[in-house]
Amino acid sequence: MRTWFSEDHRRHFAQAELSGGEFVTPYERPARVEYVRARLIERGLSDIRDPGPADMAPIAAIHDAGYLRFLASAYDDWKAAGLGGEVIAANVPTRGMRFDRIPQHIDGRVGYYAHASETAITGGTWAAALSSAASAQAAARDVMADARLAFALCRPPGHHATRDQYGGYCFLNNAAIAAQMLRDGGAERVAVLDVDFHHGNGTQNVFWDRGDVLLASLHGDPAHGYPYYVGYADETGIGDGAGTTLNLPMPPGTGWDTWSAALDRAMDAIAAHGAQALVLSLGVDAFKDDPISFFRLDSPDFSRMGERIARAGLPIVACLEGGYAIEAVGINTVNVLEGLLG
Ligand code: SP5
Ligand code: ZN
Repeated sequence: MRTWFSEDHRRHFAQAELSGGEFVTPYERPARVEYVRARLIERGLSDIRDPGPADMAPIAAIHDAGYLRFLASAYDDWKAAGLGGEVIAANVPTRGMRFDRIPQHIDGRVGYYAHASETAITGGTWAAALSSAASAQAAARDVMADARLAFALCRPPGHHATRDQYGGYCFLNNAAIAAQMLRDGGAERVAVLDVDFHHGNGTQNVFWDRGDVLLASLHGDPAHGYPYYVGYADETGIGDGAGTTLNLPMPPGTGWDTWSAALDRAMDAIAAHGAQALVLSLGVDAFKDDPISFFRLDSPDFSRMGERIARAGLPIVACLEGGYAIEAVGINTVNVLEGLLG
């Protein structure tokens, strides 16, 4: 198994995250991926390569052109407007307001393109997000060249980024970009399996009306956790995508028995879809000690997760998503990968 990883992830490290009425050091911080890299090497999975620059075409196929221009210049525009600190959305369009007008002022534009204000944009965010997408792209290319499994050690993560909104620590949807590349490379039917604790709202948004890419997401019930306003079981897709979204929300305290039964349902749906390749949105924040989540998986459960997913016999592009119990992120992530490898 090859891992793709860019040091440019370091260029995104916001000063603060707005968390429950306080500013805290962001949970999504650079050390997360260093623990994963160290654990990969410790376990002999040391083929770790830099992906080089991102290919913009597959990114533009997933994201809105205005959104990409916004991300590329948001920090400079913020500074040019005389604003201090980092870019944070303080105003957002809501019930009764206009969604068909994009403000000119950066303070208004940022709220148009954000769905959560915990996530700040820094001077290096765009470069880091591009480098993360580049890792997903390189992993997709490996699988198109017949690798069984390739790992994109992505940071920042991606699954909360919709076609035209960032939030939840995500800017570019790495998994969706990889899935699109697999489609363009000849796989007629692709599945995205999202095991991150949080609902894969961005991936759901991207493929909502498409029948070619199935999304199955296992996550904390949105009645109790982020992203709060999406991720319920009765969201199943529209048009050509009717029936190709499967949401499996679960309550606080969920452990392996309930979680693995949901995984069985997801794997059945992936088989029924006739998927020829799988993108795994690999977050490990379902871990019992995760500081922002409410499931109770233990480290050996992540090995079982990988073993169960491997039974589908599909080629897999795994993209790192969340996981904030920093020291355990490496162990849990590599447990899944070793389970996949068998
Ligand atoms: C990729 C990913 O896992 N994104 C998660 C985004 C979560 N955003 C909301 C975080 C809420 C943090 N609340 C802290 C409570 C601390 N006890
Ligand atoms: Zn998460």
